[in-house]
Amino acid sequence: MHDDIFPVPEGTRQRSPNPLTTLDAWRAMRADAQHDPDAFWLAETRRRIAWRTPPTLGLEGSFRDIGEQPVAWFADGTLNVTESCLDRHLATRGDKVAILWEGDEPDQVRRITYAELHAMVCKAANALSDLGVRKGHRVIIYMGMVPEAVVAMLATARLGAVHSVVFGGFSSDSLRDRVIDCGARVVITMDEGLRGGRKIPLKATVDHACLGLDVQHVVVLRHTRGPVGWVEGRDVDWHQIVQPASAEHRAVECAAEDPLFILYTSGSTGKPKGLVHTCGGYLTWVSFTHQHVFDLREDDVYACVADIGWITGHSYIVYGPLANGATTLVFESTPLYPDAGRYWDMVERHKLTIFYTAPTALRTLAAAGDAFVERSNRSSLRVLGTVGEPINPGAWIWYHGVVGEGRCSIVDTWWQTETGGICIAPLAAVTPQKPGSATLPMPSIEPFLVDARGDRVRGPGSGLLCLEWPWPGIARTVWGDHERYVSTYFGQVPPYYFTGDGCRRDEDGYFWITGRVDDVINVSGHRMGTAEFESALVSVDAIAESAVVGYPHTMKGQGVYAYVVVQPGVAWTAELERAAHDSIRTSIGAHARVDCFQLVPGLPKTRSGKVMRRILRKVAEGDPSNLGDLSTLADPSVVDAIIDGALTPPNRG
Ligand code: 7RM
Repeated sequence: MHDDIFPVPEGTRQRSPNPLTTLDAWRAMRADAQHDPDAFWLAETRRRIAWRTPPTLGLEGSFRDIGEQPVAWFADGTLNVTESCLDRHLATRGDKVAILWEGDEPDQVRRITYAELHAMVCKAANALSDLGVRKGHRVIIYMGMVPEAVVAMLATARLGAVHSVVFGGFSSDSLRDRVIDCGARVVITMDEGLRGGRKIPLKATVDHACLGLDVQHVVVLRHTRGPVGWVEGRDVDWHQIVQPASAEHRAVECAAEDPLFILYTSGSTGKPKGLVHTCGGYLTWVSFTHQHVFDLREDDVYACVADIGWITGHSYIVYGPLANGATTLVFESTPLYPDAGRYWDMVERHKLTIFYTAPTALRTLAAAGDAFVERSNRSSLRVLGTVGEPINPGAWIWYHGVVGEGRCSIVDTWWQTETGGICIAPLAAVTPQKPGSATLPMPSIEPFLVDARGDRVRGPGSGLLCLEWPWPGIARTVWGDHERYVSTYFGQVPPYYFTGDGCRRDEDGYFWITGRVDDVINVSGHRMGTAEFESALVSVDAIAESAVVGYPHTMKGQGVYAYVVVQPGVAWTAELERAAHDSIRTSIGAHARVDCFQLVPGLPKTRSGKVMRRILRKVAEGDPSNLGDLSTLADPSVVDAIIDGALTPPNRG
C-alpha cells in the first residue's frame, strides 16, 4: 500500500496568491461552513457571483424532507449565470483569452477573448430567441468540441432556457430518448464531428433521432462542410442566423433555483436519469471548487481535456473556469492523435499551467512510453488533476514523476454528475497528497461510511460512502421523476445521500474511493449501467437472457464481461456476436462495447428469480474460488457450468 505522503511542492505553496495556504486554515474553513452553512455560503456566493438580486436566504429544506420538496440554496436571489461568466469580466478581462481552442489537427488554434465570447453568446442568444426559444424551454446540444458548442450552452443559459448536452458518441436511439424525455423542441448540432482524423456524422444522427418527433428547429453549425440532409422549414444554418444577429443582448433574469441544465447519466436500473442542476448554487459550487482545488491564478492557462457531454466538461471546462475569469482550453481531438505525445505537445505549445484528465488516459499514455512525454517542455505545469475513476498508485506516481517532473501538485478529484462539482480532493497549494487517495472533503461535504450491517464506521475503516448534508451544488431532482431521485439517492441509507461508491478512510482521515458498489460500470471514465447493456443484448432475437458485469481492466479501469443465454437450438456464432455488438452500438453508442462474451446454459438465480450478480462478478474477475453463500440458488449446476466455461477477458488486471 502506497501510504507515502507527498507534501505540497514548495514553489506551489509560496507563490500562491490565494489566501488559503495552510491545512489548518482549510480545516478552519470547513469548520466555519459546518457551524453556520448559511452564513458561510451566502458570503461566498455574494463574493463570487454577479447577482441581480443578492440572496438573503441560504439553505432551505433538508434531506429528511426531500421527498416533499427539493433542497434550495439562495432561493430569493436572482441572476443570469452568463453575466457572471461573461459580462462582469468585460471591464477587467475583455482582452484576456477566455477560450483557447485546439482542433483535431494540432495546427488549428483559435483564441477567443472574453469580449469576443460575450459578443458570440449575445448573437447566438438573439438568434435562438428569434427561433422561439424562451425561458424554461429545453434545448438539446449534440456537438463536438468546438467553441460554438460552449457558445450554444451559454446562449441557451442567457435566455433562461435549459440545455441538455448529449455526448457526441451516443447513438440516435439514445439521443432520441433524451429529446423525448426532456421535451426539447430545438436541437443544436453540427454537420460532422472530427476526432483523430475520423468524421462523426452528427447531423445525420440527429435526423434519424428526430424522425416523427415534434422538434421545431435543428440548428446546424458547418464545421467539416461535409454533405448533410436538410429538412426545409426545420433546419437552419448556425452562421446564417447568428452572424447577422445583434451583439447586444439583455440576459434574462432567473431565480437562483431555476434549472440551468439537465444532464443524463446512467444508473443501476432502467433508462438514464436526467439530473437537474440549478443556477445559483451550482455556479457558486463550481466557482469555489475550481479556484481552491486548482489554486487558480490570474495568469493560468488552464486545460481540462474532458468532453462537454459529461459533467466534467460542464463544470470544469465551461462554468467554473468562466465564472472565475480563467483561460480555458477546448480540445477537439484525442490523446493519441497524431500520436501519444499530443497532450504534452499541447502543454509546451500553450504553456499550460494546470492540466486535468482521467486515469484511463494516463494509463494508456504511460504504456506508450516516456519518450512521448519527454520530447516536450513541461516546465509551465504546476497542477495536475485527475477525475472519473479511482487512480491506481502506479499511474499517480507516473503522472507526478514523469509528466510533472516531481514539481507539481496532483489533485485526485472525487465527485459525480449528481454532486455538480468536486466534493473530495486535495487543494493544490494546501493538502499533502497520497497516491490513490482523493484526500479530504470540501466545506459542507460531510462524508460518512456505512458498513454491511448498516452501521456507521467510526475512525479508519471501509464502507459505503454517504453524504450527510446538502451542499450548494447538489442536483435538485431527476427531470420529470422526483420520486426516482428520492428513492435512488435518499432511499438506500435514509435520509442521507448515497453515492453508490465504496470507500476507505485511513488513520489520517483521508478518503480512498474504491469504486461503484451498484450495477454501474465505469469504462474509461464513462458511466454505463449494466441494465442498458442487457436490454440491448436481449433485443437480439437469438439471445434469450443476459447479465453484464464489470471486471478490472488494466487500461480502461473496468472492462465489460457479458454472459449470454441463447434461445434453444441457436449456436453462438461470429455472426451472432456481431449482431450483439451492433445492437449495443445502436442502442447506447460507439463508446459502449463488450470486451468478452461467455455463452452460458443459464444465469445463476435465486429461487425468487433474482440474478446473483456477485457470482458473475467473481467469475469475470478470475476469482471463482470464494463465491460465498450459494444456498439460495435455484439451480447450483449452472454455477459449475459458468466456472468451467469462464474466459480470460482482455487486459484483466
Ligand atoms: C466526475 C464524474 C461518477 C463516478 C463516481 C465514482 C467515479 C469519479 C473519481 C471516481 C475514484 C475519483 N462524474 N469517480 N471521480 N472514483 N476517484 N477521483 O466522473 O457521474 O460520470 O461518475 O465516477 O465511481 O461515483 S460521473
